[in-house]
Amino acid sequence: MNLSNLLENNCGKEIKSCTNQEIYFGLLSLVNELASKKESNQNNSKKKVYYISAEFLIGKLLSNNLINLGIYNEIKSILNENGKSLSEVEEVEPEPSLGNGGLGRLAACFLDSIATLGLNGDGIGLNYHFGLFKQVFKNNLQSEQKNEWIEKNSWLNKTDITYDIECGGIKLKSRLYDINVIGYNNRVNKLHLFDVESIDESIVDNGSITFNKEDVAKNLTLFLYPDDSDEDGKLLRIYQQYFMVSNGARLILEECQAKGSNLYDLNDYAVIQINDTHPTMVIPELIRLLIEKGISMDDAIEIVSKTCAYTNHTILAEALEKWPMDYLEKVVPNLIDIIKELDKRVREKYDDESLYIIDEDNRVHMAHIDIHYTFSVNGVASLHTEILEKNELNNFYEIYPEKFNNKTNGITFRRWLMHCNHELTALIEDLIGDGFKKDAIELEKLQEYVNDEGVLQKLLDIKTNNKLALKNYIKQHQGIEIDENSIFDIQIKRLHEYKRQQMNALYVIHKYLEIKKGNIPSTPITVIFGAKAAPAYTIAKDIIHLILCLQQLINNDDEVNKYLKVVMVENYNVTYAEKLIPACDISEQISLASKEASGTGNMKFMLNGALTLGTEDGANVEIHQLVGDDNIFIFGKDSETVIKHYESEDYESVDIYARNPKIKEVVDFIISKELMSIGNPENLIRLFKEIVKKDWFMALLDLEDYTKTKEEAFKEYEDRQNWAKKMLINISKAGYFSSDRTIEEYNRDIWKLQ
Ligand code: CR6
Repeated sequence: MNLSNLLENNCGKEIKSCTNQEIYFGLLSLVNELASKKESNQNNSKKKVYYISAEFLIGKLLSNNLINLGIYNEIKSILNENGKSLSEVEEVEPEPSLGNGGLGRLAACFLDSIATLGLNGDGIGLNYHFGLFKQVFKNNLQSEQKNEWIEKNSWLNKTDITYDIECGGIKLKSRLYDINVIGYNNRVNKLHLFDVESIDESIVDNGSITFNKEDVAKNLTLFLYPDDSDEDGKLLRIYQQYFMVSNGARLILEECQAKGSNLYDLNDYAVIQINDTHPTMVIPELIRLLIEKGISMDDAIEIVSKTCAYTNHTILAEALEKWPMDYLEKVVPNLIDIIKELDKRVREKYDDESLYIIDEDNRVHMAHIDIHYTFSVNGVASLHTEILEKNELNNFYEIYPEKFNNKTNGITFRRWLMHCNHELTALIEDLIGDGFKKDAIELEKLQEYVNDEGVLQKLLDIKTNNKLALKNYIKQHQGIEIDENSIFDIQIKRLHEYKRQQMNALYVIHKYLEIKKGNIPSTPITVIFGAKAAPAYTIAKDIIHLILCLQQLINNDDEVNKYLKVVMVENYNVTYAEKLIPACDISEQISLASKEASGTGNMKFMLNGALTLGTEDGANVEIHQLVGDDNIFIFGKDSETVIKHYESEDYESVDIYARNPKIKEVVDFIISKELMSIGNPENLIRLFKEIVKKDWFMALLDLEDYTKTKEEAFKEYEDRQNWAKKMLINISKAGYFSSDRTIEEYNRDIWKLQ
């Protein structure tokens, strides 16, 4: 049967007479039909990797699945012939928000690459009904609403796998749902998402994300990262984590035993990659289950340690989870003896308290369990791994040097080039063939065209087209008008003080004041932000408030808005990223050096021909090495200097504020009458004080250099040919950041699957 008939069958009627929604559902079932055919023909190797993670920020799946099945173009023309448009069908697909930021998106890119490389590997996580949250702006403030994404037909396939899970005296029945992970011209793997059968969506208050946090049987899988600023919230997170790992551990053991494992040889059948500390309890839980099956404690610990590997994604202390023992006693009484035993063994061997699992305040350090009881500990960019080894985890590195290794993050080019930037993909294919789709290093061949004026012009034209498309999208979704001929300067990522959106906002104030004084930029500038703040993170929300107030002030000031505009996009998510990244000229990667473990947005921007304005932090360092000084804008204090400031506690933002009149002028503007009459004095004053008195992430330290470097970048933008050359070099060097390369390294050094 041909594809057109197949689609019609799956739609249940003529394509012509279908709504976009009906076509979407039809395509969804067609994709699943084709995927299960592939699956039944594929060989499964003995050993499998299980990537266990609290987050999988998968984004919309329709187009990527069509691309990876190799039927995107054909479906597009079938729809066209019937008077329908694939991009309109894409619009009706809801985006699940099963992740928060880079860590969750990385997990999604990794699943794509694992399947694309033909490796046997599944994801394990939770099926959050309302995801993280949907961000809505009201009165220049962020508010949060539930993000509904599960429709009557969705990518979730209900399986008949269920388990009885007991935690904290509550008996829960779980249910496994699977999402197909379709590799590019290759195998089909699974994303396993566990849910609780007794879930009750109706307990969430309408228009908000509040619900009864104690009613675990009903609320367990409603939200990712429920507010944990109170005890019930913390307990709920522990329930979630245990529920995820207990289900995962059972599934893994069952699968391995079915393939013939006697459990002593578990590591010949499985390798479990623990994504940050959220799934750490899989270690004691597996030990518990093995003991239940008659294996001794000694053997169980050894088996599990040989099977599990840990990835660290941050050096921020507040993100390395430490659960109070009494919380764990409430939720996971079954694991307490095992955790104590794991700690006891460490104490017997070492007398350095900083290595212990249970600290003097009776808190359990989840990362310490991971480091002692896995065989591999990796960081996510060279600088990050170096800081782990030399500073943050140095005491562990001293005793386990062989465990530590680096795996610089990567992104899937199927989504972040082929899907989001069709025109650029076509140009590259015209120039160097389509080998880069499987071997991204082939992008280097583009360098041949670095002096080809025709090619450079095409790059610029494609950028302008993408800027126009973004302009229309923003106009349609937020009613804000921007100029496609202005410089698009974009910062999109979670909102966190270390990422320093506040520093960018201070630059915007500087520019506004300059324009008011008559210093007009040669090319207009559009500064675009996109970010969600954690619902309980007050200062992050204040920063959003400042940006939204600036947006209102500047965009309505006719003296200024011809030259400068500010846009904070609402509900920034994967779908929005796919429109913003191809349209970007300047990629803002301005975290305080040493604080951003890697970043992956930086890679996506580079691949789409944006130039990085950034600090020597995370993977920016590697981007800098690859493109050279001339094709990136680097500023700010380096990580060594910053680490010294932290060690000697000698950073005082107030000194900079008091000494530097230009900086004082911009910071004072936060509480100017202009902004105070638009915004909330409470939020603005709090933020002002935070910056002047604390400034934990040293925005004022780098502000001057940042401003200067940004002006230089704007000046360079004027020479369009030269800028296009820099774009081309960035694209040609982006191959290293393909997640296919990252996954090959994980497999070569850690997983060792055939
Ligand atoms: N926030 C890092 O901060 C990194 C990703 C993926 C992060 C970021 O620099 O690129 O992980 N860490 O490795 C955590 O979430 C803990 C992130 O997404």
